[in-house]
Amino acid sequence: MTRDDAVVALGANLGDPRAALSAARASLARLGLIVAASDVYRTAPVGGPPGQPDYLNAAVRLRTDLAPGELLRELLRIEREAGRERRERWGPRTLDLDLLLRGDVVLDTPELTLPHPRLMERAFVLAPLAQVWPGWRHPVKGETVEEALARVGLAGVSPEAGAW
Ligand code: A4P
Ligand code: MG
Repeated sequence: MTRDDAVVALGANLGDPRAALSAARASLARLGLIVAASDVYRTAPVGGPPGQPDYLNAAVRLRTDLAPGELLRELLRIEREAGRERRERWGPRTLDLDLLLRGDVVLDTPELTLPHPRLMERAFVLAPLAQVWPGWRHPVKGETVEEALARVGLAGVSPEAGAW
């Protein structure tokens, strides 16, 4: 494992979410080498309109030569190709790809913030991240993914059986 791997978080809660995650994983595999993939988790929606369906969430760890900005552009393209329509913030979506982190890179531009600003507060992101990068430590906050997970708790997040 090298220290500048990227981790991409995948989320979907419309259409066929498991198929969307699998297709996205195949697209991500063309951007580099997937060195780890988490389980798929069924998660209660956080924020957004009341009554939106449960999400499926997962994460992959990617070894890639793409720079963070290039990687984000590729993620947005993959979302677009999956038929993502941006309607409301935190609203339901066929596919959401977030760049969680790139090793211990810290970046704050209008297009891209690394690590992802809400990463350490969300069990639906932390649980899969802990699987693909155990011991990862936030370069600014100093907390590990496991410490954040213990603080936030696992309510509303449960692993689903099956390959993806
Ligand atoms: N952007 C900046 N930094 C990043 C980054 N590290 N990764 C910019 C990805 N994008 C980043 O994103 C808006 C813009 O953020 C991008 O164009 C990029 O330039 P978006 O995906 O269009 O917007 P969004 O996803 O609706 O909003 P946001 O704020 O990204 O929401 P989140 O934080 O992604 O949350 N509940 C469950 N259970 N599971 C989920 O997956 N997801 C959300 C969305 C809400 N609730 C959820 C889930
Ligand atoms: Mg997003």
